[in-house]
Order: sequence, then structure tokens, then C-alpha cells
Amino acid sequence: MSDDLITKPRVKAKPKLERPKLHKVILLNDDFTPREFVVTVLKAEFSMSEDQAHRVMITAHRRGVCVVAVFPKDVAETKAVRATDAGRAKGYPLMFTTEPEE
Ligand code: TYC
Repeated sequence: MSDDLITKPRVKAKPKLERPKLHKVILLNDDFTPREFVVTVLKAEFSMSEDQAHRVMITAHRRGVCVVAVFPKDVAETKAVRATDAGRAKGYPLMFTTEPEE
């Protein structure tokens, strides 16, 4: 038998990894946090312009919620906590949550 002529396949099957889901950071409206403070937090934590931040704030104010941005899970969670804490430090009930994108 000419076993030594049998060579291994050179190409290994490489199972494709799923791309990890991005997570949305969501801003929730409340009746107490001043509008301008919401804008300040959006600018500081999410690197938004005054214009972008104002649009997001107004959308949450009118509709109850607004998606701020999407990030990898750990980044989204850290930013949501930091932004929520910024409000709490001033005694405001400002709230950011996260959820996985579909
Ligand atoms: N509704 C608040 C007010 O009238 C402003 C506000 C907007 C608060 C958006 C939170 O996510 C928010 N002062």
C-alpha cells in the first residue's frame, strides 16, 4: 500500500463565527431632569454635537424613549451606567438602558 502518497487535506473547514450582536443604548424620558442637562450628558458620554444631542433629547421627551447609539455589549452597558450615574449625582432620575439589537 502506498500510504505515504496519501496527503492530508490542506484546507481545514473553518466554521464561521457569528458576529456578536450590537446593543442599543436607550434614553428614557422622565418629568424631572432638565432638558439642557440631558443634552449635556448626551454630549459628554456619547460624543454628540449640540444638534444631535438636542434631537435625541426631544425625541425621548416626545415619544418616551429614543435610541442613542449602538455598541458592543460591554461598551453599551458601561456608557448607560455612566450616563445614568451622571444624572443620579445631580439628584435626577435620568435613565439609560440597553438591549440587544435584533
Ligand atoms: N421631560 C423632561 C422635562 O420636561 C426632559 C427630558 C427629556 C428628560 C428627555 C429625560 O430622556 C429625557 N424637563
